[in-house]
Amino acid sequence: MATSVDETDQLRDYILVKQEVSEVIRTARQLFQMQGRTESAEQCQALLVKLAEDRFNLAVMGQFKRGKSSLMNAVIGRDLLPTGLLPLTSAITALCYGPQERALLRRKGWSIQQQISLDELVDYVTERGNPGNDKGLIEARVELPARFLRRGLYFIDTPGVGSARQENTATTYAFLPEVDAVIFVTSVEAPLSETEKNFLYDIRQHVRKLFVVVNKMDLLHAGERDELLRYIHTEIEQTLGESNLALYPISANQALAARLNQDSAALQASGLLEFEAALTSFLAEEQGRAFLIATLDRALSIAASEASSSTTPAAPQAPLAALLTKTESLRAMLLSGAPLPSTYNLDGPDATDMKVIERAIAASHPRQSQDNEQALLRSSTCPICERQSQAIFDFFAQWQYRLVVDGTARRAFATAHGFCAAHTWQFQQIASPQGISEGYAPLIESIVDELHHVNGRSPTQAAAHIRTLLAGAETCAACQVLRKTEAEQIERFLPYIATAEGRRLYDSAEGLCLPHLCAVLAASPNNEVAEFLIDEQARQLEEISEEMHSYILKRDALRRELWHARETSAWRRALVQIVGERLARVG
Ligand SMILES: Nc1nc2c(ncn2[C@@H]2O[C@H](COP(=O)(O)OP(=O)(O)OP(=O)(O)O)[C@@H](O)[C@H]2O)c(=O)[nH]1
Ligand SMILES: [Mg+2]
Ligand SMILES: [Zn+2]
Ligand SMILES: [Zn+2]
Repeated sequence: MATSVDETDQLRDYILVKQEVSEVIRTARQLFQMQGRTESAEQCQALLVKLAEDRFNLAVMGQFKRGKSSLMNAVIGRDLLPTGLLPLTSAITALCYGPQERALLRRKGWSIQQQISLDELVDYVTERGNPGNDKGLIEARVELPARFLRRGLYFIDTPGVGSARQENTATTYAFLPEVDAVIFVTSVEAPLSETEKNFLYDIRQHVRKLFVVVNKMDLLHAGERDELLRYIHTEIEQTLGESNLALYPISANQALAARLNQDSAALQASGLLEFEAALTSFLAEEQGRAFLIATLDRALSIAASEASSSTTPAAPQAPLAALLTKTESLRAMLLSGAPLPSTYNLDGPDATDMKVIERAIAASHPRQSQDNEQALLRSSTCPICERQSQAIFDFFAQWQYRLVVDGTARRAFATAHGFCAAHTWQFQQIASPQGISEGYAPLIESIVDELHHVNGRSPTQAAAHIRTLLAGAETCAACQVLRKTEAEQIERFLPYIATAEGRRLYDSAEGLCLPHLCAVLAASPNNEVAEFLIDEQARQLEEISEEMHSYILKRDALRRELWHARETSAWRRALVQIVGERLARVG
């Protein structure tokens, strides 16, 4: 199905609001867990599962041979579902999203699903291959990497009713209670038979949303069209008592051919695009809304019963009240029918939000235990690098936790555009996939917003704007932690190195790396200290180079047993000397 930017936007907005809803419920679950309200926490958990599944059954139904399977093929743009002259579809066949094409069968009495190739589908879902569903198929599920199926949509083909095959009618009727919305397909050859009217009536009792498609318009002569549509409209009005049901006249065969030939004029003429537009906007707007409102209603009732419970300690009532307010405002927004605003704008970060990052940076410290000046010089590597490595590790661990538990932190992180490239990968090494998914999704969404915003500008302007979305060393919070730690450590290092004890210890210590030597020199020590440090640095580097040479020599002579620890570690110390420790590098 073709998706315009507008339609894609609607889908995205739904996903964002859905995330907002799930965040509210997750927060509630955490709150209840902390208070030991296990039952309510479990109820919230069940709601989250339902949100995650988000299965919406959109079924194509109608009398046999009206072109249901053909319509679905036209929508997905390929000749996938078997179609034919004789009554054909004999089992429920659901198309849903999957990263790779595959077909899975659920069968009566089988505990596991059977995987078949798409070509074999005809042996299971058609009258010829599986007459009257003798093979006991409960559902064939075809997974396709099709975008419009992504959001939990199950697009379902059903056997036609009213044919000589009673079993087919029974199969479809039995499926009716599971259906969330229906596309009813009739066609021009025999518009709205008695069977169809009865079926339509039965469908109406089960679903809130009904689309009526009038197929095979290509069989009509020019001039017959309006009269026929008027007739069908009147019949439906009499059957259902509804006068505002839209009809979608199409030719599924022409539409599929047009899609396969990439003939956009013919596709337009087939009528399919108008139907798809209505379908997509329904899926994006009404379906999502109804689903989310129902979910919030259940969340509210859980929260309300907790709020009124007298055994809950007084202190945590404030967060619960805040949560209730949030839930109610989300629900009101969904109920109002206004276009869904994207979460990012709905609850954008403000200045106080950004303080979360500043506070996290300020709170980051190297490990404190026994950290006096002597300890500074007992490091096994550049002492400033070592403190920075500790501080950054501590910061990452704290921040990954914040991202999971705190929506404000996520929004602030999105606004700051994440970390610089080097720190992104360092963070990745300590964060879990879940932590990364939670922390980075809002960031990715904010970039999507910006891309829509920038599209249409000149390429140069667009590139300039997109570049502002990339984090650099200036904005990167991790880089700021390093800079702060460096400044703090230099402030301790300088006065100590000016003392006799400091110099004595420094002589036998690992010494600074060259980048940190520069930083220390830039902090204007007196000349004597500066000369001492540069002298020491030269001596250290000389030793390292000797050790590296002797390492090579002993290796060439196959005398490994002669290596000593300084020699085997010389190569690493050499690297640290010239660029500093891995975790201590800014940007
Ligand atoms: N002329 C014309 N024929 C169509 C069109 N769409 C479908 N058909 C034909 O109608 C016949 C039935 O099509 P199917 O898609 O198998 O119909 P169905 O509703 O899935 O049939 P059952 O599964 O048996 O209920 C086939 O021969 C199709 O080629 C159309 O737009 N125009
Ligand atoms: Mg069919
Ligand atoms: Zn260093
Ligand atoms: Zn950085």
